[in-house]
Amino acid sequence: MSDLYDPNKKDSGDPAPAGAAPGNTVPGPPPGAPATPPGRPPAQAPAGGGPTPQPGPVPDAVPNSIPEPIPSARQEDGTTAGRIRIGLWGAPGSGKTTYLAALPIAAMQYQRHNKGSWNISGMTQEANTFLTQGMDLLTRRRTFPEATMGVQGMAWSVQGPEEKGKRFRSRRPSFVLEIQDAAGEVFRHDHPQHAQLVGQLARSQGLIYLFDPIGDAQEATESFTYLQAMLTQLTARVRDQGQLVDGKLPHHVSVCIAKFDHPEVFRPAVEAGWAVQDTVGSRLPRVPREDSEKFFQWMCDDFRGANARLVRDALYSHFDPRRISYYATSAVGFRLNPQQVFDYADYVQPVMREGTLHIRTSPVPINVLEPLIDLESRIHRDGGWGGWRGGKRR
Ligand SMILES: Nc1nc2c(ncn2[C@@H]2O[C@H](COP(=O)(O)OP(=O)(O)OP(=O)(O)O)[C@@H](O)[C@H]2O)c(=O)[nH]1
Ligand SMILES: [Mg+2]
Repeated sequence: MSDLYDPNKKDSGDPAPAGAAPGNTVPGPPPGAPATPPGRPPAQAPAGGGPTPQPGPVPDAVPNSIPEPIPSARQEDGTTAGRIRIGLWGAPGSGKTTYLAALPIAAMQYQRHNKGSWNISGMTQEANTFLTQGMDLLTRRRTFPEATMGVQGMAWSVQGPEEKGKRFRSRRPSFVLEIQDAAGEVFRHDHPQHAQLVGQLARSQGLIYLFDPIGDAQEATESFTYLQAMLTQLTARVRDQGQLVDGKLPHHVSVCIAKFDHPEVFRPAVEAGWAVQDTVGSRLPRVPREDSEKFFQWMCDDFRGANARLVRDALYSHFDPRRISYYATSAVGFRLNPQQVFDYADYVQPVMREGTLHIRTSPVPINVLEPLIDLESRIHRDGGWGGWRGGKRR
C-alpha cells in the first residue's frame, strides 16, 4: 500500500524535481515508466540542459475549451478533502492497535459484501509505515502488535464509493482522518501524557470506544477505571470551552464490543441467541445491526456484571444516547476452513505457539470499517466539518 502514490503526501523526503515551483508537487513518471507518454511530444528539457530547438507557437487545438481537472481531484462544495478527527479510546490491551492495523484490510475487503470499495493510505511516511507494518503483521506474520508506548498521531487519506443519498445529493466520501494510537495507560488520570490526550479527544468530532469484554474481567484492565477517569476530564475540558450540548459531550460515538471472535465472548453470545449467520460466502456469524445496542446492554447487565454496567451508565450519562451506535467487532475475525467457510467446530483464530499468539488464517475483520465510516457519515450529516461546533474548535 505504501508504494501507492499519495497526492496529499507532504513529507515523502523526495527532493522536488529541478525547476519545480514551490508548492507544486506534481510527481515525475514512476521508475521504469517511459520518459514520455506514448503519443506525446517530449517535454521541454529543464533549464541548463543544453540548447534545445525552439519550435514556433502552435495554435490551441480546441480554443476556449472548459479546463479539465486532474482525474483524481474530488471536490465537494469547492473545497478539497475535509479533515475529520476521531479519537480512539480503550483500556490497555483492549485491541486499539490491532483495530487500526485491521482497518486497511477491512477497507480492501469491503467490496466482497458491498458495492464499491474503500481505500486508506497514509498522508505522511510515518502513517504509511504504520499501515504497511500493520498489514504485514496481521496478514503475513499473522501475529498481534506489541503494546503501544506513548501516543502516536496519524493522518490517513480515506476514500469511499459513491453514496446515493435520498434527501442529500449523492456524494463520494473523501476525507483526511486524524487519529491517534495511544497506549491504554495514557488514559489513566496520573499518566504524564494524559492531559495532552484529553485535549486531542476534546478536539475530536467522533470517538471510537473499544469495550473489551475479556480485559474487563481482569481488575488491572477494568474498562470502567479508564473510561471514568477520561470522561470526567473530557467533560470538564469541553464544559470550560462552553461546548457541552444540553450538559452532554457533543461527540458522535461508535462503541465497539471488541474481540467478538473470542470464544469467551462468542460462545455465550451464540448461546444467548445474539448471533445470526450469513447464508452465503464465508457464512460469517454476526450480531444484526438493529440488535447491537441490546447486545451491549446484555453484555453489561447480564454477562459481565457490575463494573461493565458502570461503563454503560457512564456512556449514557456523558453522551447523547442518540449519538452512540454499537458494533460487535473483531479485528482478526474467525478462523476459516480451507474453503474459506466459518466452522463452529473450529473457529478460534488466535493460538499460542512457542510463547507467541498467532493468527491461524488470514484476517477477515468484522465491523472494523463500519464504526469509522458511520461516524464520518453522521458527522457529515451534522453539517460537515464545522458542524455542531460552528467551526469554533477547528
Ligand atoms: N481474539 C481476539 N483478540 C484480540 C483482537 N484484537 C486484539 N486482541 C488481543 O488483545 C491483545 C492486545 O491488543 P492491542 O491491539 O495491542 O491492544 P491495545 O489496546 O493497543 O493495547 P495497548 O497499546 O497496550 O493499550 C492482542 O495481543 C490480542 O491478544 C481480536 O480482534 N480478537
Ligand atoms: Mg496499542
